[in-house]
Amino acid sequence: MEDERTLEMLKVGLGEDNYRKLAKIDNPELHQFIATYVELCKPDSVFVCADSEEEIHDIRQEAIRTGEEMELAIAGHTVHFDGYHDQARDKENTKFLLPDGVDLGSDINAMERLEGLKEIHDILRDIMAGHQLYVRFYCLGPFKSEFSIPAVQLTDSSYVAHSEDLLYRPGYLEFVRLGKSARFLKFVHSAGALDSRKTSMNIAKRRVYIDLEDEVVYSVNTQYGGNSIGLKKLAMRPAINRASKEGWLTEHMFIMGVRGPHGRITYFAGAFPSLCGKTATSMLQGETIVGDDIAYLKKKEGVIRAVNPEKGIFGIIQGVNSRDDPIIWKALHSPGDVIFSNVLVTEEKGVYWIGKDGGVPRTGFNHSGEWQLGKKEGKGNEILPSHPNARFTLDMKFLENVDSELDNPEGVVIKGIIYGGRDSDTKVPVEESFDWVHGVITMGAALESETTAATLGKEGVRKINPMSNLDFLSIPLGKYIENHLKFGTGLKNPPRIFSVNYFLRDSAGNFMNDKNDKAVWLKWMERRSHKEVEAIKTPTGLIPKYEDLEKLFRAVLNKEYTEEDYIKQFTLRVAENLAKIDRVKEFYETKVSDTPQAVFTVLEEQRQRLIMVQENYGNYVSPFKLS
Ligand code: SPV
Ligand code: MN
Repeated sequence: MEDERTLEMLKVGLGEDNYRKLAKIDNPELHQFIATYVELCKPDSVFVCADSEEEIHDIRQEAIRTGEEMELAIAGHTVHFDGYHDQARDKENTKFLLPDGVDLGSDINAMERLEGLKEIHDILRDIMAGHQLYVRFYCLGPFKSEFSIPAVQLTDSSYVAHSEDLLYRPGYLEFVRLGKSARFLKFVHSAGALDSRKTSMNIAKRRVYIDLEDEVVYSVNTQYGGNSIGLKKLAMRPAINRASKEGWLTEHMFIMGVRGPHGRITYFAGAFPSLCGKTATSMLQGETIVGDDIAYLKKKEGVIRAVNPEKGIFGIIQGVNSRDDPIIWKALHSPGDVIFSNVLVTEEKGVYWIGKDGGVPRTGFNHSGEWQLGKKEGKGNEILPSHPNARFTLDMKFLENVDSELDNPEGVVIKGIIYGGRDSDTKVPVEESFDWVHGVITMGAALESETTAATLGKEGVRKINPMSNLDFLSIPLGKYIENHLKFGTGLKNPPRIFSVNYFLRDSAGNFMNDKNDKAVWLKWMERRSHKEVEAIKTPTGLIPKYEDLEKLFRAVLNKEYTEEDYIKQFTLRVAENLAKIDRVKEFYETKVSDTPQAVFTVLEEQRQRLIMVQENYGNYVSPFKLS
């Protein structure tokens, strides 16, 4: 029975129009949730959005009117700034609220549930005074799909609501359709008090708290998308937890279609830590994109199928240029709904970011305020024109390479899984695992990457980041790996597992590959998944043969690929690989209490294979010696 008091509160507090929209959704738990946070946060007004075009348009206009976004010269483009110290995900203040007796392991940031709930509710009290609260409904995944999860977002930021309209499918009608049966995720966000530049000012009280029990995520005193756009990384945590209970996977993976001969399209899912080329890979010209960041994967009748819970991209803009990223480039230069964040705005209301074609403007406006070339911050460091984690947000319907299966409620069949990291000295550019278990362990669980500007903290430090999902895990790591191992069982033809490394350097520190070489690695993986090319067995996996790459480089990039290139890039670095195994083993021995035994067994087998090769050939072994 619906509580009369809740309904009365909603009717009086929200007004007739808003009340009617909510009453159409037959779900007392939802009504209760909204009533609770309206009462606690005390917004000046509430706007329940039923997803009409007009309502969605009004929210965008509101973002401009309030100053959270500013219009740019190209029609439909706006810019948003986050505070100077609010430019990335805040790992330190992102915590799981766990009841007594629940332990997710030492690598997962957590605090006692009731204490955390009290703290966050104290911060939320009256926090929306002077602001409007938006009540938004979204559908994570295609409509009417058994993959999908409905979600409700409460936020006082029109920028967050506007971003979510570009990134997620509207969910009001799904809530009406599902009524009481909706098992939805809940998000409460407040940007908190804003300064004159409309950026969150109480950064010391920035918090992202995740309550798995009630599936609520709270985010306060922050605007940066990774902390505030509830349906993105905040939703991943409860979704990983659900997936674990129900036998499927929520992954930090793109989904893309790679074209093969005769119009064939083969779908791959790829996990890369942030700022390691994930979006750029999924956007490659000539291929098709289903998603650039998150995937829900399920086993169905002996195959793995996946959907993208998102429909837009919140992508890194640094380095985007007309030669390497022609499709994004075009979308970012055409009229249409695009939000730029933390870029440099020029006097002509254009935007500049690091690595864009053309020269660096001498003056402009950026996340530090008025900016001129050479401007320094307090500690004397130069402020770059745009932040390395500056982003663009757009709906994938603007992209010419969007895959026609994006909204298929059944998802697409995944034939290959790719793990990539930022690794300057160990792994070859592309390699296939011997089998599912070997891939999950040596390529997924052992994934290492150098830290980047996507999270607050020091850059360039090598860290282990299993499946590139460590930041988002809501279950113990050992259990998570066990889930992956099990996921590959009972399949007719498990997807092949590959690793890629776009960041290998020579001894002088130069990158050994061109940005576009990834197009070739993808084609090679596509051919492998159809058993059309052979491979060379090495102690760490299966690598391409020179003659296949030579042909593919010519066909795909019209580039000459010499034996010398091949030897340099695919030389097995034995000592580095052994050191990596030691690091990974130590991590799983000392930091993870529930590591599956298979992790140690498979790593040890790999170590033995490496030692044998080392005895015969030394520390640097040309691929020709292994063929
Ligand atoms: C990432 O950092 O992996 C992103 C952007 O995709 S964020 O929303 O910040 O997580
Ligand atoms: Mn991501």
